[in-house]
Amino acid sequence: HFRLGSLLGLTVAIGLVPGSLASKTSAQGSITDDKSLLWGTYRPNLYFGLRPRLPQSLMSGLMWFGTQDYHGFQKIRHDCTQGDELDKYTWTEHDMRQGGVQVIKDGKNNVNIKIEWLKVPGGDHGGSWAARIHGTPIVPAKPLRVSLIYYFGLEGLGSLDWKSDENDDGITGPIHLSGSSPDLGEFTIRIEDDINNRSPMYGGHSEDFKVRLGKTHYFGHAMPSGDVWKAKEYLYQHIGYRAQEIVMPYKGEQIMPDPSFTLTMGNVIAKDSNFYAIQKTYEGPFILDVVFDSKSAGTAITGDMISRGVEKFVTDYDAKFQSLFPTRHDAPKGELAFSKAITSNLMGGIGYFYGSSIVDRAYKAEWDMDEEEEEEDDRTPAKPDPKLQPPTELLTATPSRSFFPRGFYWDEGFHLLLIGAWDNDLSLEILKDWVNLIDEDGWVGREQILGDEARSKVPAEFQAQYPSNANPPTLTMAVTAFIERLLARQQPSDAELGMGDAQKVFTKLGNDSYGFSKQANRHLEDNDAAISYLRSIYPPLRRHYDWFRSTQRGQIKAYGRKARSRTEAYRWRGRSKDHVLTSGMDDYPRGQPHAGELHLDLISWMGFFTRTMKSIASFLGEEKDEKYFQDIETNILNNIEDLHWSEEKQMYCDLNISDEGKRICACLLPSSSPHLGPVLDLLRDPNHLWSPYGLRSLSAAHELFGKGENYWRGPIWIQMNYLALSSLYKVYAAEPGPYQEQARKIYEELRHNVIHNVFKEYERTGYVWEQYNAMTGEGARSHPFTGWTSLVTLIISEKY
Ligand code: 6A9
Repeated sequence: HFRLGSLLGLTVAIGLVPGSLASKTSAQGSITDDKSLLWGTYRPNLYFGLRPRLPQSLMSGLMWFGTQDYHGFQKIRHDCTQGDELDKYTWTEHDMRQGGVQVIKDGKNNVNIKIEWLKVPGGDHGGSWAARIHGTPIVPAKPLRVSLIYYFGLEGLGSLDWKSDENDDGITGPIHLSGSSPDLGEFTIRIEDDINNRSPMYGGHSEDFKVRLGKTHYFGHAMPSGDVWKAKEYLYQHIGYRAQEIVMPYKGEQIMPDPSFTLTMGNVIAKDSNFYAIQKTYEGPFILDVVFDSKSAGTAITGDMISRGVEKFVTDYDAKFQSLFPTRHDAPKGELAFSKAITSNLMGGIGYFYGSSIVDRAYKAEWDMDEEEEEEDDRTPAKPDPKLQPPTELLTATPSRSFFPRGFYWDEGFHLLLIGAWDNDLSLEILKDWVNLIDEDGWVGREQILGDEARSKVPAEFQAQYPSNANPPTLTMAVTAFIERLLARQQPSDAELGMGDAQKVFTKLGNDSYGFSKQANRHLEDNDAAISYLRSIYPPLRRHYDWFRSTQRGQIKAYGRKARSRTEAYRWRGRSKDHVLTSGMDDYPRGQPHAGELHLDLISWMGFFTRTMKSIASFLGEEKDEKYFQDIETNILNNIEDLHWSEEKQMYCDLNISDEGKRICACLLPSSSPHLGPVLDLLRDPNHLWSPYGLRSLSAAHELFGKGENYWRGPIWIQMNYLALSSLYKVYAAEPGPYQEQARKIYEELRHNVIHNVFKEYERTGYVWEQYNAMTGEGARSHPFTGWTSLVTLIISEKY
């Protein structure tokens, strides 16, 4: 019944900071003026969607459908949906400041789509960008007939106007729009076909009459603010109505008009339009450029600039990637490309969200009532009372573009480890947004479902967040990772930490024309900025920490055991009989819900949280706080031993009054601990946690293994494997002791197993997965799951 979380909390080993660094302070820590992150692929729920990082502004996105028959139109591709059954969609390169390349394989429509996205800095409004969309047939012998739609919708203040020329043959040249808004200034948009693009021949209902269709159709609409995310619904209706009208006269005839003729927009621009969709209907391969030129940048992006810019970006990306995340010399062919793709997909999964969430401040389960509340008893039974909150904003990575395209608290701590290794300041921006969500009590909602678009993906019963509920406190991992990078900068000789090489690459990129990349490291280069950033997040983090300690406290008094600390014991609130969603390990077996439970994973997380707070306090020279956290840490470590270690089972366990015999294990063990041996044995035992594909989430010998929902009852989760690998690498395999050799062996084997299996499944299925089958290693549940599964890149390059 060994718990996988056992090794968590050992991943942080931070030394003392040079005094000079810690004592300097300054006001120049603000990073929100960083214009290089204004534009991004911040609509990751779409196959391709761009917006600036602003509550209301210019939204854009891509759609396509097959016109081979009438079925394709029923499945317009726009928001990532497993039901679309695309064979693959993956970023192969992605950098939020510079651009990216995404490849999409849509077998049902016989089309490979490649999107090259390039950002070009300049001016005062976040620069310009271009997207080049290529289409090629998957099977060249089969026809390629698709209709592509690109749209722009302006929300909030500003204007967006149609400027395209048209003659009797319709639109012949490029599409032009122009507009302005307070944040974006003045801008122009150009959508331009490659000269070789062809539209289908339309035979109508008589074969004597063949014409080539005009490629371009369009639709301009005055859309209510807040509706642009529903673009697909609007266009589906518009095109659908028109098709019915066109088809009407042919009723009863044998040959229906060609779908590429009927499924087109009406070429109308409504008065006061703020939304424009441009439709291109193709037969054969195509290349389409979409260009956004910010006027203050002073340059107009040409087709040639796109070609050269993308080529340079891909080369630079490769150099920086290989330097930061090297593969071992004996890595199999394709591992580097795989590692790039999963990293790029995590980056490409970053979204900007703005809107209201739903919070329920009333509901509590009976076992979560504290004693006074129970006595008041007017709160029993507590009824649900969900309420919409004032809007908030959040820049965050997302676990899955198709299934969970929104922010998740404990996922984010893991995401930021990889994001921060690639782009330090981007990770700080994201962290800052999360820290801003910490409310005055110190609480942050576990799942951030902000606004209607995000909410549209979540069943009603999962929408409300509860201010009594927590989730593993992983955010501080991003802080300590930042501090580690800062310390590595102080000792450039320490090339193993990666910064030596990375720095060379950053400098190289910083000198080229893509000036945006310089921003990625600003807080590593400027100590004052770094310190002032840390100072700004420290008070809310402290409030957050205090919230955890007071609201998730457990009762010790019920147990006859001698505990060295009378305070440090913890219990997850907000559980139901079969689920502890708040723990992150939803249906992992626990005892009966009871106010007297003590949860081993939570006390471990609290030990971890305390240790990271201690290191931040130390870095900032807050000696009193450092001492305060040090004492709590000691108390927690003592109580893990005193309360949770079972001599009889030789493992660490949850405690439950109703079922004290049933024990689970977890710890923050020093490498000298005599308990390490039994823990490692259990870990390596194929009858329990060990599999050829990674560590299982539950022992195969447990009576509930693989039972019920089977979400956390065996399946292999990559973030848990990362934690175990990290602890093994940094502590148990590194520090001399009786178990060092064993730890080293387990580390090597486990590392190999995890990389090998996730890579193999990616090649086999085209995707990375939420979890992997405990017996076969097969990818399972949502896909692509581009969140913490991407940590495989850090495992490959051994960055822990
Ligand atoms: C359900 C259904 C379209 C569950 O990765 C996010 C979380 C993890 O934090 C957690 O540890 N996942 C893990 O056990 C996914 C949670 C999704 C809940 C929403 C709604 C949507 O159907």
